[in-house]
Amino acid sequence: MRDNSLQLQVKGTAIVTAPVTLAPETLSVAEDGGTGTYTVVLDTQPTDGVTVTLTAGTGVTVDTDSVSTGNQNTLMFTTSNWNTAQTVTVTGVNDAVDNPGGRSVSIGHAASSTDSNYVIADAGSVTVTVTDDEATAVTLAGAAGDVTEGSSKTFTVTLGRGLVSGESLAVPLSFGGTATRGTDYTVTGAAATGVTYQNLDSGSATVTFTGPDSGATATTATLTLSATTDSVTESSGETVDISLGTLSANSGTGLGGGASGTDNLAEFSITDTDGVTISESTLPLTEGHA
Ligand SMILES: [Ca+2]
Ligand SMILES: [Ca+2]
Ligand SMILES: [Ca+2]
Repeated sequence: MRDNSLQLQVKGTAIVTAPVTLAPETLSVAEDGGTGTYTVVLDTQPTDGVTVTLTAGTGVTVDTDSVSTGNQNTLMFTTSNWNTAQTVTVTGVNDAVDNPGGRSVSIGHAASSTDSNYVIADAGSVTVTVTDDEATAVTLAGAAGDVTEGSSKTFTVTLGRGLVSGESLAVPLSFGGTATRGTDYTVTGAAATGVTYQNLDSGSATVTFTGPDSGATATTATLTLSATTDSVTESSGETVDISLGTLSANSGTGLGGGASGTDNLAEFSITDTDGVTISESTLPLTEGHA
């Protein structure tokens, strides 16, 4: 608890303080109408009534009077009830933005009175974290077309925004199709800020985005699928179908609304370089002309 004091020098003698105490000074509310409360009280008896006026930033509403309909933004203290704490209700205001780390909103307080000790433009502030409820978008994409044995194909996992400190998201990848991961093809991930890769060649593959202590993580992870050259003729062809695993409102850490996925990567084939093997039946040789 901070003592939001205004110190006044009175005729060169005593120092008089006129504090307004706000408690707590930090709150967290959900953006879709979540509520929280704090209290306001004077620490010294005023010589006349004191009005404390609240100014809330965008993202919350405040109400100083739960009895009266609608939102009020002033508190009245008298010479007799000055030391009785009064309650302010804070309500989160919804938006449609995927806010990194939620929103930080300040509620300012100013005091006015005929008592000069309570003429205070800045009598302290309460900082409110408005937690987010929008899903962070995840998109899987890659160029269309097949890949030939011995060559590669890139695909990307992209977030709708960079994650910030305190946020992380493990994006699960699912590998289907007739080709065998780790044998018919291998997968690698390119280095990017805050991006790590797990189990790309076997097991449960994930791309994990982690918000760094400062700044934001990279929004795109680039992966490369390399088709293995083998001497086996896969007459039936090999297919690869990469898709996003399950993402939900509970995905990730610190993301508020979790994550949701869009899969724009179509199934493709690994083209067999051994498929050009010439077999007797395909050569219409005519005797006598060889
Ligand atoms: Ca009210
Ligand atoms: Ca929202
Ligand atoms: Ca939001």
